[in-house]
Amino acid sequence: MTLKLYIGNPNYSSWSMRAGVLLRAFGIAHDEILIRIDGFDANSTFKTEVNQIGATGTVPFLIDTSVQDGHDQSLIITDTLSIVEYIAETFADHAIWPKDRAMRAKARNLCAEMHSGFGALRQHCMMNIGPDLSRAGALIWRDHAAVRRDVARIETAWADMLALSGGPYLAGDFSALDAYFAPVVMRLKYYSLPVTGESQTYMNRIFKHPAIEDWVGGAVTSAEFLDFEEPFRLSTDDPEPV
Ligand SMILES: N[C@@H](CCC(=O)N[C@@H](CS)C(=O)NCC(=O)O)C(=O)O
Repeated sequence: MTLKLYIGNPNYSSWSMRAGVLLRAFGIAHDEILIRIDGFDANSTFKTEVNQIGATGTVPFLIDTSVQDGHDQSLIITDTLSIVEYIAETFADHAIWPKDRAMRAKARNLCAEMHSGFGALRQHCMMNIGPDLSRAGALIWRDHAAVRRDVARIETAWADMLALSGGPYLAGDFSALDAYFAPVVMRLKYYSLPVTGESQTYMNRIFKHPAIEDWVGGAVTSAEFLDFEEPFRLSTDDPEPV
């Protein structure tokens, strides 16, 4: 296999999920290599392994062993949005971005907004696939106006895309945009944040997509409890001591 996707723990690593879901959704053959997250300190095993392979300290990263990078080494791509673009360019026969130019521009725009934005939602509702975090979610929703603003903006953007494309996914057929928002869907669902009926319908559809089912199934079965990833629980036995 020439494509190797290095990922973090699938229940926690939202960026890994984007790339992993995209490759699954389009049936793109690849090896997936887990780098267990044991912390993000400079001397953590995680950082040591990532740096040894030549990446830049974060997951996911993609290595294409069939392409040299100019230093006689396999090409390595260390940013999720760049991974999406590389996959879209390499597998141009797949509609990884929408075929329509305006729709494609809007999809890219929204992915970029996701890539650099929604900081409050990301900070307070760290992705955690599996547990029921509704009690924590209710308190976060009550106490953090910025989280409510992030969710409102996401719902407006989703409604706009679904109205323009006609669905069933954000830009029509399943695209990079849906892969990009999959971790947001996970956050909204597992923290039980209040959303409109239209958003809920979209979220249900996402959960039924085979690529998401595959990722979520793997995330749940392989989940190991890491306390620094879960400010709400002391262990898997604890509900949510917020
Ligand atoms: N901008 C990067 C962000 C990737 C990222 O932050 N990944 C997390 C795991 S989900 C990570 O590796 N964090 C390590 C750290 O923050 O030191 C991307 O698009 O891939």
